[in-house]
Amino acid sequence: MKEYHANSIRNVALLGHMGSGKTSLAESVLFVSKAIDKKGEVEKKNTVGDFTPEEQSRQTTLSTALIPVEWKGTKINFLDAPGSEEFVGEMENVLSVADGAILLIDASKGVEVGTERCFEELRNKNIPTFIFLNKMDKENVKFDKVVSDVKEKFGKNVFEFTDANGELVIEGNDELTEKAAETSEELLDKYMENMELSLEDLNTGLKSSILTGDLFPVFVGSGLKNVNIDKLLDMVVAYLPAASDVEAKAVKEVATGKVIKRACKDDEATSAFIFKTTVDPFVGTINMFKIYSGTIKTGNEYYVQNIDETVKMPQIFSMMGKTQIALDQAFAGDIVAVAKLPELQTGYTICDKKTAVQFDAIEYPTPIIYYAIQPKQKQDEEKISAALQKLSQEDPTFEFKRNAETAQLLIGGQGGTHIGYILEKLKNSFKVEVGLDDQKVVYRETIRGKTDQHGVQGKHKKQSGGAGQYGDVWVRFESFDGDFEFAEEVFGGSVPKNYFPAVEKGLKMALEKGPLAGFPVIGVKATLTDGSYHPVDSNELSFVLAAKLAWENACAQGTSGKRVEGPVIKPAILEPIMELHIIIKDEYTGAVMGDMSKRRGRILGQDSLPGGKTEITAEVPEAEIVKYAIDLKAMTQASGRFSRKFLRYDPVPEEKVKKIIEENHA
Ligand SMILES: Nc1nc2c(ncn2[C@@H]2O[C@H](COP(=O)(O)OP(=O)(O)OP(=O)(O)O)[C@@H](O)[C@H]2O)c(=O)[nH]1
Ligand SMILES: [Mg+2]
Repeated sequence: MKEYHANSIRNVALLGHMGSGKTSLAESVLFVSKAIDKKGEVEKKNTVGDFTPEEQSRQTTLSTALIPVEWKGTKINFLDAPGSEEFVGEMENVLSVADGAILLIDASKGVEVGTERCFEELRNKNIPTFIFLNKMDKENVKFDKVVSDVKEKFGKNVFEFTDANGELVIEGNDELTEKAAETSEELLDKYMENMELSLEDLNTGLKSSILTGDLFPVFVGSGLKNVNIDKLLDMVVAYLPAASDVEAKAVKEVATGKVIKRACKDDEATSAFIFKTTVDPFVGTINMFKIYSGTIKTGNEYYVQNIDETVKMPQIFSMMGKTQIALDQAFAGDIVAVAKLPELQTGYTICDKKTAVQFDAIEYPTPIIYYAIQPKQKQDEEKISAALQKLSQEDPTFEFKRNAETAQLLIGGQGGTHIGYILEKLKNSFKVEVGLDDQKVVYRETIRGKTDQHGVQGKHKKQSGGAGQYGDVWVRFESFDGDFEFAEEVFGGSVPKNYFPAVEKGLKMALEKGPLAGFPVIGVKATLTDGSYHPVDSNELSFVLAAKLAWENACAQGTSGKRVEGPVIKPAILEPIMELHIIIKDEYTGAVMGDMSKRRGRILGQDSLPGGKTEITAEVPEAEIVKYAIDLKAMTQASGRFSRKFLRYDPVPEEKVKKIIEENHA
């Protein structure tokens, strides 16, 4: 591979709805540019992208592939991302480094949910965008209809650059000429003089219009049949920004904390950003990064502020799917990769030590669905955490955690497909097979009411042989707005001060497992009011045990059903309440709200968003939304999305208590 510098590098994301043909297009650009001499097909499982067994079995992209193409002296780094919205983390990675994008549309279908989602993201990030109407070889395609669909959905800045056959139609288009003229004073003057622009001026104007996101050109072709792909490559070179054309990315200077910008030039200090990490048990860790400024040379030393370490750069390479193409050095603007640096990962900055900088990490959505897993083979227990650790390093939208209270090992992700992929990777790459369970909701227990003023007694006494044990306390329990509070009103030294901490400790231990279903107890105030001690036999342990007894006795009063003199406390179960932000197309508002009320949810707000969308804010018990990611998808034809966060604990309705106790009581 030749050496390329910023002005002859294009970094282009391939985005679009699932199955719109991104991976096939990537294969086609490789073939047309003669990087490969035999063209693979997704259906034959022999493409350069989609090289993992998981991708091949599903015939869909799950992990971004770099597709470098050399075309007429320019290097185009295509990034072929997954179309599935559950792999949004990959899209975030790609968008963090792309200087331009090709948004693919399956012309036989028109604008789909995923098309809109990608377009929205591209606009949020202001990334210059081409629209490629793919699959034009199919019989039922109506070019004009698709174009008007695109214009209707994406607005008046959408312009055909070609006709249905791929012939350029920009010259002589008055609207386009005006658009180009508006981009600079010089062009405007020229235009006002003759009411036309030379082709060169027109192209200059169009390019800047595309760069600012004021123009989305439409092209047509077929990746599968290699139709118009050479033209598309010409257009990418002509109209999409070079790495040096886009505004420099802000970066924090470590020494001063100031946010600065480094020009995309080889003679600047080096700064590079890792946007994707893959961890494979055989190939090891591969980090893909974009060089924002300076150069990176195999064998040189660089600094990584995120872990405060200097690393010697192993062999760097370009990647074509899984094939590594070794490079001695790479220059500002390029996207390359390196293996054998397992201490580095997505979000880290590589730079010169003397002038250290750090880019902001990418923001990812947090998991919206959790499952519990357990290894099928007992001896895999240890292997599994190492494997999960590696998988989460690759994929920041995936999370795993051990829940101490339910003893479940939980994995969280962006939906059923995403979770399925994680399980398949565990099996294929790490040879660990696991069983899947629903996530158990983590409840809390609490008390209602108050014992009488003097409290409830707990007395621990053991005086058979050897040293005796003696502790005696009276504790008043009452419900409280907070987790736990301990107080004392001991009069006249009935319990010596030095035993107070033991009493508090005993109570805290007792509250770890509630009386109803064994969940931690919160919302309790305990006041030590009275007690007695023994000058020889009393010790700390005795008071710890006495305090536990006091709690148990207090709970027994409240649950025994026997008549007890005076006021009692009543144990109760609390459930986690989550706040959801749900974004859906307006047409689904009724269905989603209705469904929410069936789930015991409460709507807190409903806001209109641009593009015919509605955001619903609701609070709902977690127990009712364990599989909401899957249900919302079904309800909205995969167009809805949501985020969730924990809000608070609320009492469980009476009719649910019995079932929770049955399910959880050990
Ligand atoms: N007729 C026709 N079929 C195509 C064309 N491009 C892709 N396909 C088919 O469409 C299907 C999906 O193609 P992919 O290239 O895997 O699409 P993708 O956008 O990468 O899909 P995801 O990775 O799942 O998002 C495959 O069966 C392809 O053969 C095309 O230009 N014409
Ligand atoms: Mg694909």
